[in-house]
Amino acid sequence: MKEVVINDLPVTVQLDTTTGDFIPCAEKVVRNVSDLARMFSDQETVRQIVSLGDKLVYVIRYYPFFTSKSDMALGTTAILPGKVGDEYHMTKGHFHARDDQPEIYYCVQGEGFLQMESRAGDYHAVPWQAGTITHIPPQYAHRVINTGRTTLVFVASFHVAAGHEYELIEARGFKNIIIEHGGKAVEVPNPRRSI
Ligand code: PAN
Ligand code: ZN
Repeated sequence: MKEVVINDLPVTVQLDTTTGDFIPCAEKVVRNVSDLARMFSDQETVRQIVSLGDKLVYVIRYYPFFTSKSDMALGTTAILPGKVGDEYHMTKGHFHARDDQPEIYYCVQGEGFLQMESRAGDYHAVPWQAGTITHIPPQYAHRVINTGRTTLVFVASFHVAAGHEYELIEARGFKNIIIEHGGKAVEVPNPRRSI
């Protein structure tokens, strides 16, 4: 995140639910296939896409509302439709570094799934569409998958102090993966977890 600007006054932004863009926005981050390379199961297709110049998967926009007493942040994520091999476009997925930090996700466009998995292995894949809101408890890793034909846009609310921990997900992923099979989105066991 950029330099911290403290502002104790109310802040309002205006969201475009079709793109995830909001004004004003403090920071924009893009993630390409190369940034998610280890997350996708089809490593040969990942190498091909990257060697042909890479491909955009999603755009994140942040606004950390730092006051002198709080650090609530707004984030929006716009996941483009598409696949890497048979696996749909998705976010990297992470745990929060702090063990007492939940998050709220609110889908405003598109369709897909929110995967959540606790450190103890409690796993959920919640079907998502515009209007679905999910509370992610502390210590549940979270990832969103876009299985639709349009851009999936969701709004996130979290504390900056929560922190992001990607290592475990990068190393082994979630319990299942979500792939296209026979024109449909299906959940199948993650091959990396059955080794
Ligand atoms: C979100 C995510 C955002 C991108 O703001 O950071 O959707 O996903 P990855 O961080 O997994 O690439 C959030 O969950 N913040 O805590
Ligand atoms: Zn999070």
